[in-house]
Amino acid sequence: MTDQPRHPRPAPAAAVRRRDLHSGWTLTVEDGPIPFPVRDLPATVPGTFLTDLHDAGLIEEPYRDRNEHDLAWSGECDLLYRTAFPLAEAPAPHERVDLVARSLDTAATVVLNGETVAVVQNQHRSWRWPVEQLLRRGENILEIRFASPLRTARENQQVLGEMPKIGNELPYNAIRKMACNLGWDWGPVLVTSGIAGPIGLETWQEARLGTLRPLVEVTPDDTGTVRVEAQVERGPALSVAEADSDPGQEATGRPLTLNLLVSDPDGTVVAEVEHLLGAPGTPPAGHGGTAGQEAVELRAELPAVRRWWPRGYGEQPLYTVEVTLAGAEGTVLGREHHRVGFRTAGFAETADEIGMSFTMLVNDQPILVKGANWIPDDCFPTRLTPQSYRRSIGHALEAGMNTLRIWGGGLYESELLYDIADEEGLLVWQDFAMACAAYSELEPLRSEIEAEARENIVRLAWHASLVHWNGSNENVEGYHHWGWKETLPEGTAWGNGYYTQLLPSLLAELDPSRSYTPSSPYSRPRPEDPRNPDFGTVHNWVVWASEDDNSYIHYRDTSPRFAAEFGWQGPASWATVARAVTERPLRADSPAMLSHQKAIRGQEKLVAGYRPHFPDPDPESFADFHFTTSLNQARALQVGIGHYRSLWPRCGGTIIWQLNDCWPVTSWAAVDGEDRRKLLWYAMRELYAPVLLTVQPGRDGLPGDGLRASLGNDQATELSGTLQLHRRSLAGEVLASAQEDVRVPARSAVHVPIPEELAVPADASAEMLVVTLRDAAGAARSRTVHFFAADRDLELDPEALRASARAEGEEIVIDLEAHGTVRDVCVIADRVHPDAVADRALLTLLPGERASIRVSVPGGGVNPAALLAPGVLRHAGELVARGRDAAERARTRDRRSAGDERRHVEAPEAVAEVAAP
Ligand code: BMA
Repeated sequence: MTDQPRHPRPAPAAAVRRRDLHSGWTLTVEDGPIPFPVRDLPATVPGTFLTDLHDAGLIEEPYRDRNEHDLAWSGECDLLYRTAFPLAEAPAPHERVDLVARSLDTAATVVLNGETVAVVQNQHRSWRWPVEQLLRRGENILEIRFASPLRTARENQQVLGEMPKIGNELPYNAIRKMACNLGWDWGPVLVTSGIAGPIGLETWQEARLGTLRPLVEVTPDDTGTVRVEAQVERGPALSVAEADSDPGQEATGRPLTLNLLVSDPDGTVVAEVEHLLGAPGTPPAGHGGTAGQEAVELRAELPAVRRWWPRGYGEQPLYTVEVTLAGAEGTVLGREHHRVGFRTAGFAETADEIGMSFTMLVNDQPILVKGANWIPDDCFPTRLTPQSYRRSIGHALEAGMNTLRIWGGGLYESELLYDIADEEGLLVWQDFAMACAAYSELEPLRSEIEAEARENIVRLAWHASLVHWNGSNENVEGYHHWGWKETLPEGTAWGNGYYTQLLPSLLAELDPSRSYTPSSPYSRPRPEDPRNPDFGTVHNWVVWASEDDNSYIHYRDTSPRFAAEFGWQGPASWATVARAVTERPLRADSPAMLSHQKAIRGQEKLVAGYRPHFPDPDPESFADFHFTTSLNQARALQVGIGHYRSLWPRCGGTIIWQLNDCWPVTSWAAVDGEDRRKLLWYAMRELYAPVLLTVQPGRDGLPGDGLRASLGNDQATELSGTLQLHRRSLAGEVLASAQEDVRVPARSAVHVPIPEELAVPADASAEMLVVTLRDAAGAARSRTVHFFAADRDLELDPEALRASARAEGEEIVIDLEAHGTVRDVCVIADRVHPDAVADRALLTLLPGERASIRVSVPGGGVNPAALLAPGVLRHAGELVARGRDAAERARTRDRRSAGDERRHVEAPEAVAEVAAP
């Protein structure tokens, strides 16, 4: 549950007695290359052994410097978790006691009082085992042995065959464990093991409410239906004598009642359905079920429901579904609550004259997807809290996002995430947990994948926010484009059977209410051509990864139907870097810093990627490197999203790679691993605003041969006003002007061709095009400044910004005044105080303009002037000037040392000359 649910769920009835087994655990490392002994160390449950070792002071902070590399043994250890717990009485004969574990990470043997309960191997599943026979009065011992995950995966590979994968070659595709835990191109190799979720005993008697599988639908006339297939499990039979001697007990075999209650968002009950289950032996009234289980379908119909909408499109009314299992005298044996929303949702893939569209429809309304990919929010997800989920998702919400894609190299996420998404109208696209690899379709992997898919489909199907299922991340692309097809022996099943057969058939059976794609990217109906921009989704990585020219302007080269991934790297925020890397001075290319850069040739691409736009920063100034690469990351997405959004509705939206990080690292994230917003985040907030005004180059087949102003209106109402265009010198002089009235219908984009006298500069390095949208009252509604040259070639005055700072309550206000054109003013506030946060960044001011940036500093204690210091108050003009100066200094140095060399070389020659006869 979320920390402060808007609709609190009542506590479940006490029919099932739950006893958490979270205390008294100890950890012993039984085998493995760990350099020190670990015996009976106090352990945290839920948790992981690496966090236990860290809590005990046995290992250094894993995220700091190169400490990760000292923990290379993490995946090779065999562990024993052990706890003892007392029982006042052994279970009574009519009691069932289940050992219930939400998640075990990963290869676990569960032993209770010396007896093996289960041997399992799937972090993505939960477990329930009847253990009443093994429990005893007095002390009970529960032990969970975790086999080394890497050895287990290697052993699995022997059975499954080695399948292609990318990255560091650790076999993440041979074990059902969060794949990125074995390292990724933004994640360290810190291989966890441990009890990854709540664990406890559940005692019950007559019957138990098992899995509830929902199907929530709404018809065009707003009639909602809630169907719940409820599993009911019967307990052990009581003899008549036992039942008579214990009148408090319900004898198994008596009839049971299932009740379905639906309340509207105000708490008023709007539907109630009751179902009687006969005694066992009498045929179950529902659809059958497995041994000891009966499945009953309950169905409620609700006239005139209020529909659930994504944020920006309407409200998020959540109804509450309560399912109760009661015994003969009305005793509540089990009760569950879930919140549901009534909407139709899914991606529509429609063949058209271009290819195949990919457009999110909610309640038949096309939705411009403004999203980000979500990765596990910590390498140790057991540390995540309701507050941390709220905070991290809050970054997406405050940036104007309406969609998160839960990426397949991570987890089927915690309820916390989907609960928040339901409340906030944040659409969720869920990948099945397979990424960037071929996956064997042999047993036992196949059955594990089926079981985990079944469980997670049903678990997540309650959530109105969940709108799309996707079979895998890049696995189809990998097969066709990363050489797998060529290396895999003919006829090898490489996972496609999961994506095209197993998963769709499970969804047809369990959750037919959402859309599904076998993989992302994917081109239906041409799966062999997954990169085709005209069909379905693309992951545009060519731009970032191009070997010869990775300027971000190449985002404009293609016009995809949907961009499900693309992104640009930038460093973590200043304070995050400064905490993660302890050496001083910080250097961009030190071993510790590069240990926090995991991408293949990542640093090279980072550098090659800014070079078309910015001069090389002073090699002595890490701050300049940091600002250059941070700014370039923001600029890259401005170009990418500006272009993609201008293509609406041809392009159904963007899901940037990536929202978050799991540790401090140079990555594509908008928010870093310590939860600080990078400059990109501030750019995202503008790019995903309801109204976006950009200047785009003209494109074949699209209006305008030269530049055009593109105006996107993601609002329910028409946007109208006057577009004012001025070509100006950087000093402010107006060189050409035009204006045009514009009307942008609701939820659409228009393009206004820009007349040549505005679109073509006389001097590209000294001019700009300013486009302003003004409303009827003349107020500026939106503005964009288009520069005709890259920053490195612009004549921006480095001295053009005047600033002063003053304290105002908890905040410091920085007042800015431009005496020339000032591009992308940013306050690197966390350089001054790690918790200081600026409310805005990337401000472009024209000559004479004023603006303010407010910096909040929790607890205060910061001298306002510190925020004006060089390297803290920054903008593109001064950065470029510093780069030019550094280059000039280097040239002078080179000339001098070339001179020295010449002198050095000349001297012996002179001597030689003298010595020559
Ligand atoms: C895609 C993602 C991730 C990866 C990212 C950056 O491949 O799906 O696997 O981290 O690009 O390279």
